[in-house]
Amino acid sequence: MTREEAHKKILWGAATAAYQVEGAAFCDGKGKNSWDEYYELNDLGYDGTVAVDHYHRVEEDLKLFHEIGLQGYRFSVSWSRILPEGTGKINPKGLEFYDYIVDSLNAYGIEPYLTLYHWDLPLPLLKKGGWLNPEVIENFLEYCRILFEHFKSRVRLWATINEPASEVMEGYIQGTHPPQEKNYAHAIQVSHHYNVASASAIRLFREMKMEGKIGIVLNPMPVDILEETEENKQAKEIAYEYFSDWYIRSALIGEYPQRMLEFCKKTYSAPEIREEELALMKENIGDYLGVNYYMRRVVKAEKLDSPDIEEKFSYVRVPGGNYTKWGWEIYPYGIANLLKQIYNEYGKKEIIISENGIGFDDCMDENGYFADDERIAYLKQHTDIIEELCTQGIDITGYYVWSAIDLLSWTNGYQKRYGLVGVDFDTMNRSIKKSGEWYRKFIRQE
Ligand code: BGP
Repeated sequence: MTREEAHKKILWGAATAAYQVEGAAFCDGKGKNSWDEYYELNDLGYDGTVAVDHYHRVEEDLKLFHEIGLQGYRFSVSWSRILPEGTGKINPKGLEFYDYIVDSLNAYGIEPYLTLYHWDLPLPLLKKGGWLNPEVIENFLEYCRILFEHFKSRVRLWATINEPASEVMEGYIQGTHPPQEKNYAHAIQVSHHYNVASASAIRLFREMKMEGKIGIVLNPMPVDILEETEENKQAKEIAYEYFSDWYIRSALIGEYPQRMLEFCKKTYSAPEIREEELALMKENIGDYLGVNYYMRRVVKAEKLDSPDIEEKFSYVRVPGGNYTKWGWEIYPYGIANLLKQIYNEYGKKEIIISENGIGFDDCMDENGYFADDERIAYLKQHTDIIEELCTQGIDITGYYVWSAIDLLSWTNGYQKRYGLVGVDFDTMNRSIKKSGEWYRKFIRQE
């Protein structure tokens, strides 16, 4: 495949998630969710009550996405807008909002890519144990069925769950996301419930003879070491299994990496896995693998014998490395290394790059314009590698810039911007950034 063919094959889009853009947290019948409560409990100086008010400005926002020339738009549905209690009574206003999004996108010729779950769990379900309680899987399926029925044939690209690894680590190990626990046994059990929930949704999608494709979205990170010592090599393997392969392997073949599984069972007595759950995971592999790529991890060995996985290695800052203000290394080759590793281990699979982008505090000038040259440089490097990988036989069919518009960064607030469209947070005025103009030309190959 030539570069030109690769460019044509890939659907070029951008992404957001409901809680990060919508606001309207208490409007039109939406129920409270885990993140509404999180910001009430933690005084961070920002929250998602208004976010970028996409709920009320959706018409303008979609028009801007069309002006940029996006071919696809990935968004998530807020479960608590559809089912305020998490289960039971449907809120028609919630469905109306997403009807508007889906129908407008289709009218613009932008492919809607719907994520069913991007971290905002209805609060009543969190109170019943959240993702630790296996009953949540049935609740999730009830919600999925509503959306499948409602959007059948209008939405053809679906994601089950966004980045279970982030939610497991930040929600249950580091305590920085809801429900703010620090408990490995719970974390590992929750990771299994996410996998079962995703496989169950995929099964339902097929039972309901839905058109199009469905898959899970992961954030696997390639892992490197600087010094090739025996200990460091071990640390690298452990870190890769922990961050990445635990989720890749279950998504692609319905199994867990054996060594990590044995370690978790012995050390944390988790996860509890039922035979039929494993069979379900094996039989319901997604049509594609969604990969969110931001950075690699560079590690070195620490207490390799520690029962605490995160004590076995530590992160290394690469001398001369290129880092954002938030400490994320800009390392475009990581995506190539990662996808090649996945292909080596599991063979060919359709890949969608469901998020890729750079967060920094780009500023608006006096004319309300964002000249975000750093973002352009980042996107150029990454899209270049994505096209190149395609020519080398990696089956990449979509690429989504994170994010379509400036939005709430979960634990960094509003200063860490990602958008192709900029938002003036005082007035809520929108404008296409220089990166948005660049992306338009890139998509059209002008
Ligand atoms: C991904 C999430 C997104 C988004 C992005 C940037 O992990 O799927 O929702 O938040 O990361 O992360 P952050 O906002 O923490 O910089």
